[in-house]
Amino acid sequence: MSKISKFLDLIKRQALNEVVLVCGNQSADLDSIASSISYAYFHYQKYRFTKGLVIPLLNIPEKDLALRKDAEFVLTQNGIKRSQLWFTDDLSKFDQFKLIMVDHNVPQGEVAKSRLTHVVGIIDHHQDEQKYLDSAPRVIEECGSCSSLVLNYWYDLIGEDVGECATLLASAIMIDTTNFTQRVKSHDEKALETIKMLGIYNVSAFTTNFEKIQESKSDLEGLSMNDILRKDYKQFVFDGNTVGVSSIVKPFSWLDKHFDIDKETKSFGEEHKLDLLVLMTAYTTNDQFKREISFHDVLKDLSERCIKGMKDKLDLNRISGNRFTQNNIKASRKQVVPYLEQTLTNTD
Ligand SMILES: [Mn+2]
Repeated sequence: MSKISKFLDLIKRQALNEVVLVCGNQSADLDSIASSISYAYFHYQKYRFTKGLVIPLLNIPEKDLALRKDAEFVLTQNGIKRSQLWFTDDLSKFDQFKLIMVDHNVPQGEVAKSRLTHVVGIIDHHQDEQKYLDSAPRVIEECGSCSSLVLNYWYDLIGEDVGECATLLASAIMIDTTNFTQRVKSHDEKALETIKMLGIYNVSAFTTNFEKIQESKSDLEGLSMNDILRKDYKQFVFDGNTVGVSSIVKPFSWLDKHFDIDKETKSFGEEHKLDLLVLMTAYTTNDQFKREISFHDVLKDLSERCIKGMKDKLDLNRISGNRFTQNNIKASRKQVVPYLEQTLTNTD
């Protein structure tokens, strides 16, 4: 049994007083999952329960973990079972809780709607929304993966003890940086140096593992269109407009073969009471990384305004209707969401 697994069993047996949740963002991607589990484990390594009970919680219902085949693969590899984790279904168990955010810096999803009293820590790599300025730590740095920041922060505090979660964190960093080739910043390089120093890094083994994780991430076998839209999903309110943004690992041409996109986006949008639904596809074809984006009006007509406001920034080329090739392939959802916010809050 891995030490992380033992730790997760141990916290399941604690009384739920003075709870601090460490929670990733509402997409609950591998980065968010690895960051929150590792953060809680490292906190326990350093402080045991002297500074409260720190519980990693995934910002999705338990049933949605099955949509993230890459996360399931990596968790199993690290000896972690679904029954050892905490999900939004568990939020009702806490009378109140404090929050440490990893991989986001403003509370999101069900966690934001619950009995949250204080934000007490942030480690993130998204645009800094300048909130919770007195939280400690408050580390918000541009880099490929939040998991790099978690590793670096705790390495300074507990040294080589970060080794227990290094494989888990490395898996997330590799997915976020396409095996240390894309979006790599100094923080990711520093994390890689630490992983190498710990003696667990082996180029060929890590590359093979990266390929397996990548493969499971793009495996949409057996998923409905509603599952695909939910699999990597974030929802925001900008100036009274509710906007959903789904990231998808296959191109529109693939989705068209399997689903009626207009019908599916309409019913998904209505289910989530959205004004606008945005789909972002990202995939590799003939060794070339590509992105596409589409805008779907649900309760309001916002797409023309968004297209106009974002056309140049994203270097959009119309495929047909509200679908575009996004030639600015560097802009992931991390950049696109702030552009959407600007466009929808700009009243000129
Ligand atoms: Mn992230």
